[in-house]
Amino acid sequence: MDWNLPLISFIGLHKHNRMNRKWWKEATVYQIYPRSFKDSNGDGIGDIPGVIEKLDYIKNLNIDVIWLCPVYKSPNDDNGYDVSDYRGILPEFGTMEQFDELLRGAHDRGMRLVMDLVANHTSDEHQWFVESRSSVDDPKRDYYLWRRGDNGTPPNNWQSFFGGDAWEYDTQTGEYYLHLFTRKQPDLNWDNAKVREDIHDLMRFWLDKGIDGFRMDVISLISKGGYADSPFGEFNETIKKVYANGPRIHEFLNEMNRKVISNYDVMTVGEGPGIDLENGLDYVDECREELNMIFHFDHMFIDHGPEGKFDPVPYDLVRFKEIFSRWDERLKDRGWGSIFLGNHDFPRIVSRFGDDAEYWEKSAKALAMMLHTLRGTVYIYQGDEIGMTNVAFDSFEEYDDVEITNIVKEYKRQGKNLDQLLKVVHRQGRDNARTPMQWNKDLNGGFTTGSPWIKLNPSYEKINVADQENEPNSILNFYRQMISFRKDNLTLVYGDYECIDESHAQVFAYWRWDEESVFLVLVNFSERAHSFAANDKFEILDPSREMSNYSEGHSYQGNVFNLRPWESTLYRVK
Ligand code: TEU
Ligand code: CA
Repeated sequence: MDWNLPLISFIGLHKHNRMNRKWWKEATVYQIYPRSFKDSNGDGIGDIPGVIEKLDYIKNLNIDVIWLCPVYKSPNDDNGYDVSDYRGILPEFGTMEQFDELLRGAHDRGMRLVMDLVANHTSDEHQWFVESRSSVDDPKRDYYLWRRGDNGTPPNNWQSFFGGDAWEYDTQTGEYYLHLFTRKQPDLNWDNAKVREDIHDLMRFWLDKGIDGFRMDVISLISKGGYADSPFGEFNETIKKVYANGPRIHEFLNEMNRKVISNYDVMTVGEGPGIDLENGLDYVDECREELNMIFHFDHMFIDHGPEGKFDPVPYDLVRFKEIFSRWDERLKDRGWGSIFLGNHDFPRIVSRFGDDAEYWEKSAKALAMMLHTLRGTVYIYQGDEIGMTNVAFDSFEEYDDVEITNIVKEYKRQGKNLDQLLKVVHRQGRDNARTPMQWNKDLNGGFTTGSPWIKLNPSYEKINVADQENEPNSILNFYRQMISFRKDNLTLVYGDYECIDESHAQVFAYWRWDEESVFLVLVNFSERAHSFAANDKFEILDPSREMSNYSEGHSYQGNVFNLRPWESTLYRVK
């Protein structure tokens, strides 16, 4: 069979994809963790006026959508993922007027703004919980999940995501409440129709202000099944089969879509532990009218050993490639994907999937190319666009994250090796992603004039926005170019995807094509040079090099490409 181009262009399927064009499919989303983005008033805490100050920076990065992590009122047990008032702004972040100004500022610049909806749980300081806990027959009792214990022990063996029992005994009424995260994050009872109506109302409150959608925190967990003991030893298996994907999850999401979301032109992306290839399409199949996109964790848990994230193992590129390929295949023509490599819960992408030493710049650009050339909406986490790296604080006292604090307590309780744990925290801890944004090499990296809520990564003298603004070949400028290249070439958004030589353990290479163009993307995930042979799916005659992290010295012969360390190059073949 002759795989020449005119033949390919007759396949109607590719046209079909373009018919489903949506702004959010073509978008590059920029995630802001406000506490660490920019402090405007010197109290050491990033805030909304700080984000407003940086809107032009974000616009100049060619971003379409900002996803703002929680800014609601919260006692900050889990940095805002414990909301005590969904309609109020945390005073240290600013006021509602300032939020409105931010929203206007984004819209005026042609950008959209998406908020975090944290509705699996509230803070224990939320009025609903304060009332619920007050007595067994309070009208709000059934807003949360209260159970009698079993002779002084919790109702079942469920464990919190942050370690320890997922049940907390409350002396006031002698019952336990469920909290899948910290004890200050009680889980809501979504089986109660009043809870769902209240959540719908608060969503309307924000949507009516004009926000452009929601990222929904742990949305896969909102429907709880029975309360039997989990029979599984392995935590991830328990998540998938016991905590997540409960019996009414799809009913709840469809209801939310019909009653709320479908009345607005907005995007939704559900975050989902326990979502995998088997059940992922159920959340995003366009005909089911639930969510637009999900964040699954298949690639994010890729280096977790038997004991989870604090038991890391080296990751395998073949497996990594497989995950992206299988998901593309599964969602193709039916649902839409999210392409991301990090966020506020994971280590820095260049330290984790790239090389933060010798090939720092090359590998950060290689990851940028991968992000912008796979099929799906692209999500960039603040700081990754300048190649921010993991941090290694000397002692646990310098860390803030409740997940780290809890694991330290657990290690102490079990008498385990804390020096070893500190090394693992350097590699896996969530605070790697939460040190302040590095704007320049001035005091505190230009993040604050005061004393920052968490120390900066000392790398700010070398890695910062100001330097990279002035350097045409910087990682920052590479991101800018990559984002706009994708926008100008919708083949990279909607076109088909096929991995080349999936079993190659160092190079991630693929075709992207439709009737308009054919692209070949080659990313060398190693510090060694490789000769990589592309297959003959498309004829490579005189490919034009469109983007690369090496400016010169490219060489190929026929379909064999000589790739240098961490080289990533995008060729237009047609
Ligand atoms: O994260 C959900 C989640 O699955 C995390 O527990 C993730 O597995 C973990 O952070 C990896 O170490 C969301 C938020 O993104 C996170 O910041 C919150 O702490 C959590 O929900 C609870 O709201
Ligand atoms: Ca501040």
